[in-house]
Amino acid sequence: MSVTRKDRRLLFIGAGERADDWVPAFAAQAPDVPFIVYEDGMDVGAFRYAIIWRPNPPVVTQLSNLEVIFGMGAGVERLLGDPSIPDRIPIVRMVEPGLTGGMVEYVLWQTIYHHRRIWELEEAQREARWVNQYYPAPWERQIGILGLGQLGSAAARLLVEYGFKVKGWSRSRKSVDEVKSFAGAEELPQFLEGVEILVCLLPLTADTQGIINAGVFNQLPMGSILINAARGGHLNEADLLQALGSGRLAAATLDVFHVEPLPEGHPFWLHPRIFMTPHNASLTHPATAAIEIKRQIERHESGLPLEHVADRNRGY
Ligand code: NDP
Ligand code: OXD
Repeated sequence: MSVTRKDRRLLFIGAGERADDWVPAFAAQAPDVPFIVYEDGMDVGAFRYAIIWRPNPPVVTQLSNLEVIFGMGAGVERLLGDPSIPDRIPIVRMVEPGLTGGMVEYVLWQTIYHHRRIWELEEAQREARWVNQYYPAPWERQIGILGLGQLGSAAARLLVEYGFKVKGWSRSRKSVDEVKSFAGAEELPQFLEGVEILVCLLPLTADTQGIINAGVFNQLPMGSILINAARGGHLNEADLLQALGSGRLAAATLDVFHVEPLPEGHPFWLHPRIFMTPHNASLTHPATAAIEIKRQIERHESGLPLEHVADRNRGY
């Protein structure tokens, strides 16, 4: 099949994911970017653009004219770890307002849940027990965000607007209004000092694998909270259970797990102080993602650099 510069078809290579909502979203929002769902035996040689959540190596190797891979999500560790994807193909992380908005909403929801210790009220009501509960004002509550990127900085801004004290940790120093920025491994201890609610929004890389562990918990005040909405691989699960047992942590919210779905019988399922969501802290919204992908394809075609391209050396 011949390849033309005008061919904007986007090949969706799924690994069990549904694309039902994506086809109409592209038809409505980006009609000049036809969204084509891969089917077995399809001739894919002419496609210049693909969108992938989980890699499917046999298909990727047939994409001889591929120019760009769009990750269906913000986290692209699986795509970066797939040796069948040639290094020359840029992998664009998903950055779109629906995904950011959903994460900001989740972080605010869970921060308030723990700030107001709503779980304590739920426990008391189940036992028909009146509880005299004290909670500090938001400006007396220190939140710490691991990862001040697209999602972390958006969450930080909303928490500040809400009145919380917020600090953030990233590789490079950031400037987000009223958010104290800490950068690099050497500033992690200063960042952790006094953090009562620790939110993880880091990418999963060789450097961040297992980063939320006993060493981190032991630097937080007694009775702190963990919210992990990034990747299960960031968390040392045994250390979390121990920290909850010792009271170092009062509770944790987890959206992501080492193995998903979380296996039957896993100790997290019935833990009274672990609150779980099924890796849906946020979702990529097909309508807003279609607008973003069209914008990126237009940049690419007019010779402008793509944005949000994952860096293979950094791993995100
Ligand atoms: P970004 O790449 O925009 O931000 C990542 C942040 O982490 C950056 O501030 C970066 O620092 C920082 N960082 C990376 N490595 C280190 C390190 N070794 N030490 C200190 N800081 C580090 O990513 P997004 O905000 O878009 O997404 C973050 C993650 O959220 C995704 O990778 C994904 O895993 C997760 N996610 C989860 C979802 C869910 O539903 N549960 C939904 C969407 C995303 P710097 O800015 O200096 O580069
Ligand atoms: C993502 C996710 O990385 O949904 O976007 O986990």
